[in-house]
Amino acid sequence: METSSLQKERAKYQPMLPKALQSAVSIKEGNPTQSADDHEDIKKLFPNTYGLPIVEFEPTISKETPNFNVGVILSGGQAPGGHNVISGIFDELKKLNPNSRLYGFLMGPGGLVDHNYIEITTELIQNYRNTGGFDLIGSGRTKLEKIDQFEKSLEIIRQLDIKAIVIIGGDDSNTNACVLAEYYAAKKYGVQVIGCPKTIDGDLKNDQIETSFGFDTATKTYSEMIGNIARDCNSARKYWHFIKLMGRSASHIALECALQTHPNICLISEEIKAKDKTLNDVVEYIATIVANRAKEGKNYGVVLVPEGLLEFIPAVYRLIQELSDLLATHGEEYKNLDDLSQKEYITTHLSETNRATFETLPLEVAHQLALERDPHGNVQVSLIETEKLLSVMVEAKLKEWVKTGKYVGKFSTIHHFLGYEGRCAAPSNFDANYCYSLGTTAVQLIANGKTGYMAIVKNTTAPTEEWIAGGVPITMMMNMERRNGEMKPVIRKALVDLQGAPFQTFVLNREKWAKESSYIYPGPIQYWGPKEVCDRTTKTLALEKGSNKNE
Ligand code: FBP
Repeated sequence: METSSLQKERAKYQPMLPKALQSAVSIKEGNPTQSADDHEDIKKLFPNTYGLPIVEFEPTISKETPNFNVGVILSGGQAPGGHNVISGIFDELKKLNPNSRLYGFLMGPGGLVDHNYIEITTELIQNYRNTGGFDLIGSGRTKLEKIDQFEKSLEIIRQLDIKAIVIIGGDDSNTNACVLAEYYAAKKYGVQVIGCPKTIDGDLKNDQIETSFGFDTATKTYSEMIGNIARDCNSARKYWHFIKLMGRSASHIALECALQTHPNICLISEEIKAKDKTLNDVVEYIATIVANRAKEGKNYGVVLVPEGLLEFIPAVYRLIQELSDLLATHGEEYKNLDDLSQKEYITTHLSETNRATFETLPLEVAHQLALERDPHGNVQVSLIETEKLLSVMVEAKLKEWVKTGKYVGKFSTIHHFLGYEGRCAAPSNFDANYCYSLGTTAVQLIANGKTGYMAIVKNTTAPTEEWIAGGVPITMMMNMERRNGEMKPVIRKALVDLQGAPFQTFVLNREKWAKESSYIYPGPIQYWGPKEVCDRTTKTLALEKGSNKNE
């Protein structure tokens, strides 16, 4: 494999581990837990893995560990650091017993079901240490939910003498992990399943999970690019840049990037929903800032748009829900129609109110809203051009205002979508250490007989040595939600907390940022150099943990 000189140097980096993971560990168990909501339903669905205690590791005297084999799966969207989770698993497994083996299932959970795998060896893993991407074994979004999938998986698990499967994924993938753990526990197959919190979206967090891996690197990568765009904007002073940012539902990525770069406008979907805003309200909000800046001769600016925005506008949400149900029942019929007939098909099947909303949308966006859902029933928001929809609607609004004298200016727009650009970036020092620690933790959970747990590492704003490692039962994070027209147990997504310090800090500053052009240019991620530059955590984490060393 050919590598760049940066990659060669970076491969030599030895990720750091918390003190508790540097030697042998024993387990300290806490009190029994409850699900996030719908306790009775979740308990009934997960009788064998419900209510388990949170566990923490403590150093102990090392003893001999019999060899055991592990299978690992990368699931869902790419996130920087995935290869370091696998390196952490590999190194810990071999440290406990060099005869243990690690198998990687290819292209996501589907690899387990279809028996596609490779053995991960010392030589192979060497090329992937501290690299971005999931290309070592690939990723996929197959939903594990059917008994025949679990049984087919068991065949290869038995054949390779695998003791445990580690599923590295986001909320949906860890829901898969939980369902699989429960099934194998119920059948007493003796196969353990452990999850790892991955997603650039940052929405897999709670009292126990401080952040999902990849959020740190992805937001630093996007912020570098936003900073570059803002500097171009402030140099040419002639464009309004509409930048859509990944992050499916929650606006954590947009908020973090706003805190890092100080754009003129950043929309936060959760706030828009809480204030019951319409699409027109959002458009007027942007247009007002554009008009006010134009009065000062500033016909330029930067707008950040979270990709999940439309789902948070109540009227559009109701429309999306009805469309999802419609696609779940008539998807095949609908798929075979051309674009215009699809629009007609939808309008004849929709309820009156939702039809009215649907008809206000430009044809392209209306079509994008009705695209096929992913295997977990999610709208594929990365395919909806919300940034264009907004800029077109703002332009129309400004034209109206020209007539009444409310706006005089020039409105030229450029659109960007920052999503796939950040998901495979080489992990920051934070993600490199965090992921390696998560992988090490996963092996310790397995060695200590745990199943249905997610590996966790806490106290992450402290120096790595002081991080705390352990496990949290996945059922603790679950509730019931409507997916593909049915109620399903899923991990509850953590949306932006409107009372939380990151959002409140943004609110305190946004009017100033709207008026001035006080952009911050964070520059690229640094791996070597002063600690304040190389080892800074995200603003979100620093503000949430009250250790805002970054400001
Ligand atoms: P995960 O939740 O699986 O981590 O994926 C997140 C994400 O990157 C979203 O931000 C984005 O909307 C989506 O994946 C894109 O999906 P795909 O990779 O299938 O295009």
